[in-house]
Amino acid sequence: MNETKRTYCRLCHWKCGLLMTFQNGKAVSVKGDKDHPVTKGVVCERSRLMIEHLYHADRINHPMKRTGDRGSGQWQQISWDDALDEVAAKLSALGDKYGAETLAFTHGTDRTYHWDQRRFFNLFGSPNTCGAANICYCPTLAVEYATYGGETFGEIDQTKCIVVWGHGSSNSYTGYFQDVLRAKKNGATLIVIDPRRIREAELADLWLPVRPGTDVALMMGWLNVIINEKLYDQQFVEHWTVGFEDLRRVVSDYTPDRVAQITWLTPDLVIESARSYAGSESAIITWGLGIDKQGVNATQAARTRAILRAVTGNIDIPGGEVLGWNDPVGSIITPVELELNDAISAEQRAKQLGADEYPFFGFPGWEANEKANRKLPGEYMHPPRAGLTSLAHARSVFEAMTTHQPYPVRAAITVANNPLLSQPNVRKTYQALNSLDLYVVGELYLTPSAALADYVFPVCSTVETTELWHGQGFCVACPRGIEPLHERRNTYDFWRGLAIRLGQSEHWPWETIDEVWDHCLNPVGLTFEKLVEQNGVFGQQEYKRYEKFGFGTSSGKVELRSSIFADLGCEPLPVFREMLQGPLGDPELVKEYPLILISGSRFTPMYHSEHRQIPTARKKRPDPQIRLHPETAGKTGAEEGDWVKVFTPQGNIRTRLKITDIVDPRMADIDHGWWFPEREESKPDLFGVFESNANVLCPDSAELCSPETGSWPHTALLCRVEKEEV
Ligand SMILES: Nc1nc2c(c(=O)[nH]1)N[C@H]1C(S)=C(S)[C@@H](COP(=O)(O)OP(=O)(O)OC[C@H]3O[C@@H](n4cnc5c(=O)[nH]c(N)nc54)[C@H](O)[C@@H]3O)O[C@H]1N2
Ligand SMILES: Nc1nc2c(c(=O)[nH]1)N[C@H]1C(S)=C(S)[C@@H](COP(=O)(O)OP(=O)(O)OC[C@H]3O[C@@H](n4cnc5c(=O)[nH]c(N)nc54)[C@H](O)[C@@H]3O)O[C@H]1N2
Ligand code: SF4
Ligand SMILES: [Mo]
Repeated sequence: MNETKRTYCRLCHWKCGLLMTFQNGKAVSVKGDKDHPVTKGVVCERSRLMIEHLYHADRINHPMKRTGDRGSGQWQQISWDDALDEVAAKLSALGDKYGAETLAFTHGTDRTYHWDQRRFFNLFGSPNTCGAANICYCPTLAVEYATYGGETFGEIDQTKCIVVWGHGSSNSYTGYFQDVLRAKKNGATLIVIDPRRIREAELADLWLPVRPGTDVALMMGWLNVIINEKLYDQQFVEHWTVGFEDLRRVVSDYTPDRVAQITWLTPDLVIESARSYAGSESAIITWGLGIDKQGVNATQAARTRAILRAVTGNIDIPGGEVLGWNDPVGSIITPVELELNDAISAEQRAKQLGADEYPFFGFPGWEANEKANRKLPGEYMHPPRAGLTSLAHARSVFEAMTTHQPYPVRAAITVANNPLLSQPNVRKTYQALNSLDLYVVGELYLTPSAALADYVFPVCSTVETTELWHGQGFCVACPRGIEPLHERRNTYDFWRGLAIRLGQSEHWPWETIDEVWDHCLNPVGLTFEKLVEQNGVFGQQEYKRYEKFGFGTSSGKVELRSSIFADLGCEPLPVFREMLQGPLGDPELVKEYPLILISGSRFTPMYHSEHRQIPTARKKRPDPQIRLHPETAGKTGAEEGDWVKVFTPQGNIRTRLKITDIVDPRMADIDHGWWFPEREESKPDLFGVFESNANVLCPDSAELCSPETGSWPHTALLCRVEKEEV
């Protein structure tokens, strides 16, 4: 008998509505749900992998406990209760011996509830949660709070100009790419700033093929033109900003000529694009990972982008960058409240690893942002989430595992993350995880990272659990498509299971995740069920609310000169830094590594290190790839599809060659996330984790990281490519 149920996909950050069809109780297909109030039936090809995921033979279906040596591939099945009892007892003993800070958490991209983990850590007393946050959206978030007191959302449906800056949604966010196409069709000007000729670039009115890692110089060049030509919003600048004269001074050197020399662009293109952006009645600049993964420049790029938005008067106007949230959605209890950040003491906060080096991205920066933001009504603006903007630094955490300095980190939990594939300096990550007394992983599959664990917990797919999708101006219920198969559970159950064994029961009163959602919806008189029935709740759009409340910064204005940065010893005004491992940063190194390397450009259907075991996905992309321009490829002597070796000062890997003129002849563009589920699980092979993993090539040393947030570089590095000798 056939049956169809509403559910949602969350194989990326979107939560597209799905209709799941069942035959005799077994899910057989999914398609986009046209009645979904936000995604309206749009799904990407990855959604079709859901059925393969759900029933895949490699899925972890029961808790497993290591029996042989770490990484030897020997496991025994164990019950949830026994596994949780054992892990809790070990954590308790390690906490007594070394202090709660001995427990670390590593996170990946936003896949699970996330606040449940932070709640557990705050109550346990460890400030050491670390992971991809430093290079993925979170510095942008923290910087936006520091600059104009909250998060912005570009109002793409109404805008007259879209600047797609280091963001390839044609490969990374299907829904957003549809929005770009629609806006373009409605007459918006499209400016694309990307070193590769991606689909967006082909559609663009202006394409700026910028040299990787030099975007801050270009942004400062735009500001130079905008200020000199008086294209800024003079009234807004006068009434609502601080530091404009300082800004004028620091950008004065960034003339179009100088910027053109730095960026591979022409002075005319710099001027024309600046005029086009600033001259539009409304304009938005996208967020983009091409910016966030620039190491030393990542944070300043996010700051300078925020400044561009502000001086052009695009903050909180129709078709501009809408700031904050909208009633009544704003009254719903949000993740920042669920995190329970007051639970961790000042003494434990002070032990956060890496916060001495990068205070803006640790508790000091978060506390300053939070304090300034609390002045605003909660339904208008939420304070920043500590789970996203107050993090330990992964380098410091991994070093504390191996060196025990400044204190020993002896235990770690990883959920929804594959650190051996996502973090730079893979050897260091490997040595760190390998040295632990206790390593616990919550996973769908046995990844190279999970293969090093003491305990692996089987986590359910998103369609086996529920979610509350709380976006800008809306809140939508994401219903369960199917009850969890086998012994899979959601992450809330995992954290709560540990929490109640460690004396945290009073803080976890809700037995199930669905009860948590009811609690969150209670202030607006809804339950999860009611929200499903009424298909979401929506806010009223209001603009320029800063005129009523001011901005959530310490000055109450947009801080072109950031007081939080200044107080924390960071550069308070935009500054461009030549990449140390770059053609101008180290001319000697260029002789040995002549190409600029960018890594991790998204491609469908793969998602980071995922889907390598899914036949449909693997058929489409069987092997790892590096893309070189025909001219550059010719010099290696390798042909299309040959295996080549890629060298950086950090390490070398092998990958297949793809020849394409979408990349500049001076650069190379390599996939990240490659491991081989079909290979040997046990050490030293560990599913071939060292063979084609782009992060073997990426460094994490302090001089290459952003001094403000510790972002490490995954782009704008140097490399050499050689044909592999057989
Ligand atoms: N070289 C290079 N490295 C990069 C990047 C790059 O561009 N270049 N990008 C970086 C960025 S932006 C990010 S965000 C990180 C991402 O880093 P990760 O988040 O570590 O990447 P994934 O491979 O998606 O790993 C997620 C893991 O969680 C599991 N998983 C998936 N869904 C669920 C779920 O619902 N529940 C649970 N418990 N587990 C789940 C998957 O099986 C997978 O093993 O990588 C970073 N690393
Ligand atoms: N298919 C797929 N989709 C994904 C993911 C995935 O792994 N696979 N991951 C998800 C996650 S966690 C994230 S963070 C997003 C990221 O999504 P995007 O922001 O689209 O990130 P990328 O594709 O890494 O990079 C975007 C563009 O930046 C360009 N770029 C590289 N270096 C530079 C530079 O120095 N300057 C400029 N201006 N551009 C540069 C690249 O050429 C690329 O076209 O994607 C999400 N969606
Ligand atoms: S993977 Fe595709 S279908 Fe699934 S949530 Fe993301 S965009 Fe939507
Ligand atoms: Mo990300």
